[in-house]
Amino acid sequence: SAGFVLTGCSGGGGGGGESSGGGSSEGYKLAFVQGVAGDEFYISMQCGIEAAAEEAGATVTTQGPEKFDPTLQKPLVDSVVASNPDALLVAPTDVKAMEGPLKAAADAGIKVVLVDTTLEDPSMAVSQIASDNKGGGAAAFEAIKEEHPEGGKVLVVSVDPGISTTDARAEGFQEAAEAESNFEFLGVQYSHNEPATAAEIVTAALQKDPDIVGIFAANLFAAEGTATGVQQAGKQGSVTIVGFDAGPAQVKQLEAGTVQALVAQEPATIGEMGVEQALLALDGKETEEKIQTGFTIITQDNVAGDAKDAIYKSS
Ligand code: T6T
Repeated sequence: SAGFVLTGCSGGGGGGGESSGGGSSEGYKLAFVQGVAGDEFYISMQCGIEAAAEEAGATVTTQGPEKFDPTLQKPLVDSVVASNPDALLVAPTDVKAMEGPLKAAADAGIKVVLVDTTLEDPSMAVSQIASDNKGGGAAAFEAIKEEHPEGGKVLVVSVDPGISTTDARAEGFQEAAEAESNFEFLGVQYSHNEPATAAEIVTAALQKDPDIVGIFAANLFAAEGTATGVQQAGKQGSVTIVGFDAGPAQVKQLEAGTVQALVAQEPATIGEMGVEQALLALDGKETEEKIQTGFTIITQDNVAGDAKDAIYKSS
């Protein structure tokens, strides 16, 4: 294996061949590099990208590293750059480590659009499109506060330091928690995008502080492991879990009452807007430097109704 996976928006993935968004072979050639392959957030984004590309008569190939890890994403970006697409939509896995490879892409004449995550210095990109991650973190705290107005100890389970999105979510949560004197912020712990590690973090934290009232899990895999950890500790129901992202498994946990709220992003919209900005740049038109997309809070009250469309696709 070359250390990466070619994925498809509707089924398949992982096998041979390129997934193509169709459209005219004379149209622009777009490439999408995900933060990690097999993640429903990026799969939903891919669907948005492929739909927008097809409509514009452009083609798109999508690849993602096997782990959310810049040491795996860098060679993947390098090989995509060597294949010389017209534009590259990419979710960099580290604010610093991915700057060099993406600068090289821009220097090679490829239009770079940052989707989801960004960089410390994003000046090589024609546009950056991301959720209101800080606001989403603050909203996650509000959801815990609603269930525990009396206050108490709260913890964040994140991915790795240096990821723009999850760092902003943790920061938004921390600021909101520290503004309330009856809450005690226990800090951020990092699960490296491994659910099993998130579960270990949570069981250990609950052993040390059995009176934790709420845990904010900053992405899909952190949420998966956090739910497991709370269940293993026998604290289901007494510890409120709010997770970022809304994959099918997270929605099941919400319906089962293991997780109390989900902050659903708009990955397909981020992808569509990414294509739009790439095409503007390729046509020599003005692009938008920064675009912020919204989020939906999903709870048991709206999961079958209004919020249904916010659930991510799994293929
Ligand atoms: O939360 C999303 C994405 O926004 C983040 O940058 C990394 O994790 C996810 O892909 C979910 O697993």
